[in-house]
Order: sequence, then C-alpha cells, then structure tokens
Amino acid sequence: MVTLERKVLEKNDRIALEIRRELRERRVLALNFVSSPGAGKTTLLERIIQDLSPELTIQVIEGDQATDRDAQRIRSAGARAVQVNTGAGCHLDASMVARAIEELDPPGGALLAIENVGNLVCPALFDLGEVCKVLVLSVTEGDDKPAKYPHIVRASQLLVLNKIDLLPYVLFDTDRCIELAGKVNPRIQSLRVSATRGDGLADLYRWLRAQAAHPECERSS
Ligand SMILES: Nc1nc2c(ncn2[C@@H]2O[C@H](COP(=O)(O)OP(=O)(O)OP(=O)(O)O)[C@@H](O)[C@H]2O)c(=O)[nH]1
Ligand SMILES: [Mg+2]
Repeated sequence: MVTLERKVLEKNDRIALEIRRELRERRVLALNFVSSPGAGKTTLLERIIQDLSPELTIQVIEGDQATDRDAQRIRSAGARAVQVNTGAGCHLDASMVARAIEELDPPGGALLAIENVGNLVCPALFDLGEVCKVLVLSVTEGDDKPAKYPHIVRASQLLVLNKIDLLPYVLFDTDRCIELAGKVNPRIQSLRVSATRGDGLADLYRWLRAQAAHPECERSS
C-alpha cells in the first residue's frame, strides 16, 4: 500500500512539473484554490471574474465529485470553465489538470484558477503544477482549523479568511485563526474577506495583480 501510494504521488509530481514548466513558458499564472466544502471558493472566483475581467483573462478548472454546477456559475460570471468530476475521488490530480489545460488552452498572461474538490486533507498532497495554493477558510468552520489540518496550511502561500460578514453571529477569533496558521507556516500571508459583501477584496485583487506581474510563490510542497 505504501509503495503504491508513493508511486502514485511520484507519477503525479512528474506531470505537475511538466505543467508548471509549460505554464511558466506561456506566462500563465495557475492558482490552486483549496478549502473545505462550502467555504466560498466559487463565490470568490465569481467576484474575481466580475471585478477583474477583462483587465485579466481568467479561466477556471472546476473540481467536484459530481455535477457541473460550479462550472456553470463561472460561465455565468463571464469566464471559460472546464468541469472535472472526480466521482469517488476526493481531490484533483495533475493528469486531470493537464487534460483540462489542453481543452482551455489559456492565452499568455492569463490567470488559470483551479478550484479543487472541497476537502482540507487530500489536496495538500497533490501538486497540480500551480504557482501556489490559496487556502480559503470561512468563519463558520471554527478558528482552530489551521492547527487541526496543518498539512494544507503548510502547502499554501495565502490564507483567505472568508465570510467575515458573519462574525457578529459566530464564535470565531480571526486573530487566533491567523496566529495558528502562522505557527504551522510562518510564511503564509493572510487576508480577511467577505466574498458576498466585498470586504477585503481590494487587498485580494492587489495580491492577484502582484502575482500576475511577478509570480513570487514558491513551489507547493
Ligand atoms: N455570508 C456569506 N456567505 C458566503 C460568503 N461566501 C460564500 N458564501 C456562501 O457560502 C455558500 C457556499 O459557497 P460556495 O462559493 O459554493 O463554496 P465552495 O467553496 O465553492 O463550495 P464547494 O465547491 O462545494 O466546495 C453559498 O451559499 C455562498 O453564498 C461570504 O463571504 N459571506
Ligand atoms: Mg465551489
């Protein structure tokens, strides 16, 4: 079992390296959005598309176990999207992303957003050839999550703390959550946002523009 798992990961990493090399050559910025189910990845992407197109060409690879609902939402927001259904699988892998990239054929300078399957565990292990992982946590999930799911925090370069409009109604200490994330990964950056109300989105867009100009994230581990 352990050998099989290692071989699967090695094969995945080889394909991911190839994706990263090709996208760098084409000047395409790939970001891998990871979160638990419902933290707000698609809502954030809808806002990003509405607010940053056409300044930035945005394409999306949507990962879900079933349905093409998220891809439809992205198309309604105004961007091209390919839906990947993983069936029983709990994460996207690099070969799925490679096929989706072939279909999308992103132009130079584009932002390629990959929305992973909602899951804080397995996506941490699978490199998709992205420049960096963006971890979305929301304030309804409990402020202890960075300590309980450290691998995904370690593999991510940006923490987007979403749904801060709900803070008056939930027990959630944003400082504690960000402090716990920093203990696990001292290099992680963090932003507090509300995808629905708009708080903090200007900071997120500043970060995205900076990445598009000079991708600074290191290779995800
Ligand atoms: N109050 C509030 N609700 C939000 C916010 N962002 C997203 N939501 C709601 O949270 C729910 C889930 O949002 P989605 O964007 O579908 O979440 P997701 O992470 O894409 O979900 P999966 O793809 O299923 O993992 C929806 O009802 C959204 O309207 C926010 O900032 N504030
Ligand atoms: Mg979604």
